[in-house]
Amino acid sequence: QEGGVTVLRPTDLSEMLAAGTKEVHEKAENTEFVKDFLRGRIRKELFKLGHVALYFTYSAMEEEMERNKEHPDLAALYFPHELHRRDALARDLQYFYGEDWQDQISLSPATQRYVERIQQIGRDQPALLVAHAYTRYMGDLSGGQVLRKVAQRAMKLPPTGEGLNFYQFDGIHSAKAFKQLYRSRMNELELDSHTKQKIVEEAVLAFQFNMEIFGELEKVGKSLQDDVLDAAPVHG
Ligand code: 1FH
Repeated sequence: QEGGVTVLRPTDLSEMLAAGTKEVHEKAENTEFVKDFLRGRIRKELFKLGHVALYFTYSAMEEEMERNKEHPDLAALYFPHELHRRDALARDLQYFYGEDWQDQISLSPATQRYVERIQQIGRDQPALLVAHAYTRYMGDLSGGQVLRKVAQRAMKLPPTGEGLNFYQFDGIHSAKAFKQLYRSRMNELELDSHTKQKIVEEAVLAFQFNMEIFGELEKVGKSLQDDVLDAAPVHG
């Protein structure tokens, strides 16, 4: 605000969300799948499946935000040009799977549960969509550039950015500045403390849905490994 300095209070939604999801964020960062990813141990098959899950998740989230864009608790957080990821993910999936990508993808059980929750929230408690948008978009704006580099190197994707559109926010010049704007917009919402508390709880739930998807990918990774072992010649 004054002089460009933003004063944050513990009752500000942005602070409540950061504090309330700190523990579950650490837990998410420490899942096997994520640690492997950060070490550059990413199999393309798993990366593709991760993108499929993100495509269904963002499609649901952005459809519900579109439907509720005039809702007073959401209008200030409606940035389709800057944030929306559905089209970027569709381009990545077309790159990975080809023209008929839509016929090749399907909802995993954990993705389906996540999508159903988002749809239910969109219908019954649209204010809680704030939690889902916060969890995904603030996360993407925070770790996106690092993950983009890791993924590009590990899978030897073209430096032109094909397959990596998800990480590329063309409408945002400074992720840091945009996150500050987004936080101040969240803090300007007129919400009572009960609703703010509900939003924090929903954000923890959103992290858990993401972790369930990582868990599924881990399992698929293990079964791919087993296939390789089964196919290996037995010596001796
Ligand atoms: Fe994160 N995240 N994140 N993160 N993240 C940060 C902020 C947020 C990692 C690092 C950082 C996920 C994943 C990973 C959020 C959600 C999610 C910041 C602080 C760092 C350093 C940046 C800042 O303050 O400017 C690393 C490393 C990750 C693993 C690779 C996933 C789990 C997201 C949730 C679905 C959110 C909401 C924030 C904003 C906090 C705030 O309020 O300021 C990650 C895991 C990414 C697995 C990919 C795969």
